Amino acid sequence: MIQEKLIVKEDGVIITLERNETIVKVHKYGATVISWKHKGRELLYVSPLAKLDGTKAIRGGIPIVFPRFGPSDLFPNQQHGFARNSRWDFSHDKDVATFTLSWEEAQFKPSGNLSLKVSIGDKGELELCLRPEFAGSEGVQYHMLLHTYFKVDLAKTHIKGLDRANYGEKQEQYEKHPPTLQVLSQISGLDRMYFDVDNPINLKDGQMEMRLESREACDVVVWNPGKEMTDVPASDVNSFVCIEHGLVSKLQTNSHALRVTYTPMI
Ligand code: TA6
Repeated sequence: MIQEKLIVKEDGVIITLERNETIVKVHKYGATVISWKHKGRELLYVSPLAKLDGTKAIRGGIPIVFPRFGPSDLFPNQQHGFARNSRWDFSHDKDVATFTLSWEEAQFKPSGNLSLKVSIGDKGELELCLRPEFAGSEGVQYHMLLHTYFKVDLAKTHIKGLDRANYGEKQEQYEKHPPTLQVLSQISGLDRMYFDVDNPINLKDGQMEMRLESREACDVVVWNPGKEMTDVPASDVNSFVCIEHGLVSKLQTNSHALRVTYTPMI
């Protein structure tokens, strides 16, 4: 039987959302989704070395990139902006949890707020809507992205739906290449941006399958470090792939919503 109502529990910094056979946990630090379990199976990767105490962006789950993607002169000590390093406010109604982050002009101009709405669909879908609002329209320039870490067996992972998009590699400053026309399966060490993707993506690893869709065309970054990091042990490097929907290939000058749905097919 379909349970219409979303059950929401708040326990300190962790918000738990539950509907039918799906449980989602969001950390108020960064409004980072840190777990999405469907039918008992965890679908997101969080590093065992991740800091959950607010001293560093959480390594795993769904960190939010805003208002700049990558390194930037505006935030010299904060690659990917300040959203993932800030504590967000939280509220909810009967079917959606809303996380909000406000900032002042001294931090980033113009002042405004960023909201992340999180809900769970009938089939266990994780539904996310990220939307900035600015105090004025003058000087608005931003990127935003959901830096999602999917838990996979990388050696068996195939990603379909990116084969017809132009792409660029980070090591070539994202210089544009024509579409590969191929399913993506060599992912270890990849750091690639696909531009203007407007169709669903299918992610499969032999044990699980999922569809990733965004309401409007957007950029999609695919990343795996290919080697251990200070907060990713060597044993985990092949346990995740980041597939990141966002508006990052150029600075946005109007307020947009980034609406993304991940549908588990297990
Ligand atoms: O989105 C891909 C990327 O920008 C990579 O270039 C890599 O640096 C990754 O994000 C992780 O960045 P972080 O700041 O979380 O270490």
